[in-house]
This record gives sequence, structure tokens and C-alpha cells, in this order.
Amino acid sequence: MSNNMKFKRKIVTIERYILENQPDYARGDFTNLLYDIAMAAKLIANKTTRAGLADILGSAGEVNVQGEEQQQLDVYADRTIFRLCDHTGRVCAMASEEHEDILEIPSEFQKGRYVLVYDPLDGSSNIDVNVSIGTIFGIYRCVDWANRGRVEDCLQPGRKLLAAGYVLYGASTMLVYSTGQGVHGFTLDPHIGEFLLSHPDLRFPDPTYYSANHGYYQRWSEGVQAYTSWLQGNQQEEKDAPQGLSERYIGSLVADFHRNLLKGGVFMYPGEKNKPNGKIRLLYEAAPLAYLAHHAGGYASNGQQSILDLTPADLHDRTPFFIGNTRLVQKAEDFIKRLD
Ligand code: P6P
Repeated sequence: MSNNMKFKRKIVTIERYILENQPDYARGDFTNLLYDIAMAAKLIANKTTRAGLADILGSAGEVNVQGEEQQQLDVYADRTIFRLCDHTGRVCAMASEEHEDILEIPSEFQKGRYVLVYDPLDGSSNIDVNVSIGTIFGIYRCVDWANRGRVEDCLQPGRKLLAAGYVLYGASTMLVYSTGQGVHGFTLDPHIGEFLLSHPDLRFPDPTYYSANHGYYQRWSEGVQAYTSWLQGNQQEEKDAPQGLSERYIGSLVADFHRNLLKGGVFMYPGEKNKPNGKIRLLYEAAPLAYLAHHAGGYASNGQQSILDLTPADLHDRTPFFIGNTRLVQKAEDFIKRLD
């Protein structure tokens, strides 16, 4: 590669990219809220890379609203995001996987126009085995300015999201986000503490993988079982079965989603016979990722309809979840509609 080609790529920090690409409606608050999330990502990344050494490993000894044992890193990530956003006057309420109710803005601080929903550390059961984990976030506008800061501000459908993204704490730390103008990935250079643009304009390529926990196969409906067989190339019923998909399942949603976004594929966590809504949470896992999938040319469904059109009744509602290449996800809907 010639020298001038080598130096063709611009060096763009996430701060500059956010500022130069902020939506027309955004004032400082929206842009600065995205900065705050990038800052939280740096602080959390700094801990995750040393989890095994900094006595962070192991449980915090408490159980969260999901009934899951909280890892110390869960608690750290949750508190870091809250403490970065509670006093800035940009946010009127937050909702976190780690808390039963909404996180209100302390009375001594101003309430802003935005709502932040987040899973501070998804896949935390993987912390102790050094598998990639992630943070997922979504940003809404409050429903009613005069009455902002209520749970109703959090219980909005994904279609109303202004921005969404995730941080993947893996071999490198990446922040991937969208404000509706494409999906863009930034990689953290830990030596300078900057997220640099590394994956502009991400879009699902032709599929390479499918992701599912086959250990649950017997719990799935007939339609989902037939869909799984189709994903494996079984042509018996449908002549358009994909050929040569590989199965990859990390058990960490952000890591599985990220790989499928970059390489093409579908992730599914279906409902089960005795757990019809499955495991994935609608508000702060499925909807933000569905927003990203949509803006990357993909699609996300609960098996019947777009995830983006579902309005949570409760902060911690769960939903069956199929996300990735549009054709693959729509095929899940076809099998479920026909056989269930
Ligand atoms: P299972 C992690 O707990 C999580 O919520 C997602 O990150 C992941 O995709 C899923 O659960 C894995 O669940 O039941 O296959 O272990």
C-alpha cells in the first residue's frame, strides 16, 4: 500500500463525530448525553480489563430485580452510568436492568428532557470466565415536559428512540451507536483514552452465522424448531433455506449481536413452552438493538411483529427475540405464523 493510501483514513474521535453528525433537533444536551455515555464506557472498560486482578471478580453478594446474583462489576457499571448522568440536567429519568423502579433524578438537580434506559452490564455471568460482555443503552425524549420524570417516560416503544447503542468489552472495547443516520463503530485506544472511528456506516452483510442456545430446543414451539432446521439448510419444506450458515452462540447478547452485525446473521432467543416471553428484556436490550438493526438494514421481531412497535407495560418486560438480516428474521415470522 502506498504511503498516501496508508494515511488515507481520517482520525476521528467519537466526540468530534457526535458533534459533527448530531441530528438537527439536537442541542448541547443530547450531544453531551452521548459524550457522557462514552465516558461511562471508558470507566467501565478500565475495570473490565482488570476484573480478574482488581478483586472485582465474584459476586457482590446481592441479588438484582431479575433474581440474578449481582457481580461487583454489574454494580460498578450501574452506579457509574447513573452518577455520570444524574446531575447534568440532561436527563429526567433513567431505567436500569439492576433496579426494580425508575431511577429518579435527585431533587437537588435539574431534570432534563431526555430519558436513558440501559442494561449496565449484559452477559455478566460471563465475567468470571473472561468472555466478552456489554452495555446496552437507549435514549428517548420525555413524553410530557411539564410532567417529566415519570415511569411513563421510560415505557415507550422502540420506534420513539432518538438514539441507541452498545459497548462491547472484548479483545478491544467498542462503542457502536446510531442517532438514526446510520450505525457507526468506535474502538477505544486505551493508551490515549479515546474512542476512534473504526467502523463507519455498519450494515448487515449477507449472513454467515445463526445464534441460538440449542440446549433449549425441546422447549421451543414447532414453528421455531422448523425454523431452526431451515437455518441449518434443511430444504425439505422451503427451497430458499440458507446454505452453509455456521452456528455461533457466545451467551452474551452484545457479543453475539455485534458479530452478526459485522459478518451477517441472525440471533434468536425464542419464547418457550413454559416461558412464552423468553428471557431478553424489551426496554433496555431488545428495543435498542432493534433500533440499531433497523438503521443497519436489518430487522428485529418478537416472532409476530417488529420489536420497535412493542410498548413495554413494565420496565422489565421480556420478549421473544429474533434479530439480524431481514430475510432471516422474516422467515422466523413465517414459520411461527404457519406452524404455531
Ligand atoms: P442463556 C445474559 O444473561 C443474557 O441476558 C444475554 O446476554 C444472552 O444472550 C442470554 O442471556 C444467554 O441466555 O439462557 O442462553 O444462557
